[in-house]
Amino acid sequence: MSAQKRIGIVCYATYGGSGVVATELGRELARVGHKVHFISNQMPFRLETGEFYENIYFHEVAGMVYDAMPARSYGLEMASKIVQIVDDEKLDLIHAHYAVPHAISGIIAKQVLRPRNLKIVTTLHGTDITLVGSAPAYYPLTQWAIQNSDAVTAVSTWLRDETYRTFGDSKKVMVIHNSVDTKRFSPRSTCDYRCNFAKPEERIILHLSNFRPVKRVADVIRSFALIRKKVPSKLLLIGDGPEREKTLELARELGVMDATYFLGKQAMIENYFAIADLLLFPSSYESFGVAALEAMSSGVPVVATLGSGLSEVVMDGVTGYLRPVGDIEALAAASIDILSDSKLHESMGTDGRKRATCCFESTRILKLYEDLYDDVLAEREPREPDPCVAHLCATESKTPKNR
Ligand code: GMT
Repeated sequence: MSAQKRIGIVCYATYGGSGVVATELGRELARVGHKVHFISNQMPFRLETGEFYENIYFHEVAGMVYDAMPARSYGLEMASKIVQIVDDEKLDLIHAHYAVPHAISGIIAKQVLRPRNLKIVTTLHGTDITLVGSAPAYYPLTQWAIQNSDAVTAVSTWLRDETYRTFGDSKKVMVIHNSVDTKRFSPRSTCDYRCNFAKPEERIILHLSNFRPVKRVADVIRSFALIRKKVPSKLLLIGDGPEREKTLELARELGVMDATYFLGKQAMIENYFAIADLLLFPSSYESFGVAALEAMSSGVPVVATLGSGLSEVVMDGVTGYLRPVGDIEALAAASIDILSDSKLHESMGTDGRKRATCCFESTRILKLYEDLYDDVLAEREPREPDPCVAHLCATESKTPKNR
């Protein structure tokens, strides 16, 4: 184990995505003895369990609206808060999750705190690069934050390459994949409350997202309408966001409302993976796709889309199927294949679990971050994560079951 450190984690407290990854990493770091200080606009939601977490502290960034200011300056308030917490708590480094504004705030704080040599590790998550950071309003500052971080990581090779394409490759970006708690997300043989949603002969299809356009929830509904014609099934939708109303309307229009449950935001999502037979995840792109990994860890096959970081998580034909974005017929056919062939379903679930445990287990990913922090603090070139592990994971699974 690396020496105990005082680490500031700067993240969004959001439901899903980067906030979840940052929170789970912080919990792991605290579990092995590091002092972890979360700095965020509100308590990260996965810490709101009412439990006591040793070694974890939370610092809220207070908002201030001043008459002359047209809006709240969250990024600047965050920079000031980081300066204050680094000083008060003698933090060794800040790990900023999401480029805008967290990495930018971290670098500003680093400048303010000179000559103290505060180290900044930035993790890029996806939309911070593909949507926000690349927009003209933020591009120069995002590029500056990437250049001036002490180390930059991306959650997939796909995202690293997108970052190089958008911002140039003069700053090295290291790939550290997201992780999963394989104990929390694990296959369960019995589940009493499955019967709340489906009859014994029906299959349960799950989708989980923040209902942003990139998630293409309409494709879930359209695919489900086709799947249902062949396989008696129910659809469970978890999460909430801008496309929810449109999704409801579409479900009504396609006549699948009676078989669809809109469950909103849920804290104990592992319980839903435990009763699901398939995760349907048809995003236009995902830098990674944490929900796909959580499904695999729970032994649930995944049907998702080709061409982004999802290909580094789901092994096409082995732990699920990957189909072209927007190809409803292909998504539905792949789902029907899995749901109507119990052998295929079982082996995809087993291989998904195996892959999640071997490649993405949280203690393995934790070690990669600890090594990175050690290297950054010692001002050494960061060690590359061993590529053989991912390769071994890829070859460990059986021959693709594509037919
Ligand atoms: O997917 C979202 O809309 C949320 C977003 C975020 O930044 O919170 O998620 C991004 O980061 C996650 C954690 O690293 C990744 O698993 C998601 O794939 C990524 N989302 C996209 O790339 C669209």
